Amino acid sequence: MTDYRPIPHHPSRLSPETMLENAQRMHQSLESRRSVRFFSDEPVDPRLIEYAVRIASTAPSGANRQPWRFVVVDDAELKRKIRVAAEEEERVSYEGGRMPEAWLDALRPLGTDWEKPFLEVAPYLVVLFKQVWSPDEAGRKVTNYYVNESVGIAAGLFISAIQEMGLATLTHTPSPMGFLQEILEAPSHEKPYLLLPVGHVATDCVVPDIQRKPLGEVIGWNRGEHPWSIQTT
Ligand code: IYR
Repeated sequence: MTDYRPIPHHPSRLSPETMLENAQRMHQSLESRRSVRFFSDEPVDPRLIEYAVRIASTAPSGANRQPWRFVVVDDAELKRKIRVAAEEEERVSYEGGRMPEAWLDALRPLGTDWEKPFLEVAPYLVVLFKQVWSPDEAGRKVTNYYVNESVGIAAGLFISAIQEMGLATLTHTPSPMGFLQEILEAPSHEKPYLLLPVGHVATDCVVPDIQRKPLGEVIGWNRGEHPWSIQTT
């Protein structure tokens, strides 16, 4: 007896023009995305957050285990607790010697420091948890596979969805993240993976003057001397 029961799959076929137009439109939208650290406290429709999570949840995952949970925090007291705890850890990282000098040097162009006021200002803090294992109906441990890859892809889709909605987010990684587990009373098999503040950008928002690598630096076609030769179409 096999558990494999395939069903037909016939996604609609687009014209070559539509394919290219869609690609260009999506690129234009995502190209303007910036990681933002200055948020407005303007409210955001919670249905948008639910859609972003729905979109993120379309991610492929190892053995289709979908090993993620998006915990949405909009309670002011919880946000304050998260800010205080994050800043405590970040202060040790930045000023207590936990991040080596080379790492601090690498962060200098980004202008980051231990202070994280945006954690209280943004209307939502979406805490993405990875499920290292999931309990079955009987509560037994079921191993998940390629958890980091799966949750990373879900995070990418979430970020793209937020961008499409005209909102902003930040892939914040306060380190270590154990405090999120405690404050949000997460079960031990769910580990914090990313903290994503979501909202509109502040009117006085600034971002670092940094650039994306050009296509030629991130693509290789198997057409040159070596399969990974640098070449664009
Ligand atoms: N977690 C710290 C430090 C930090 C690390 C990297 I790598 C960044 O790209 C940005 C920041 C913080 O959030 O400030």
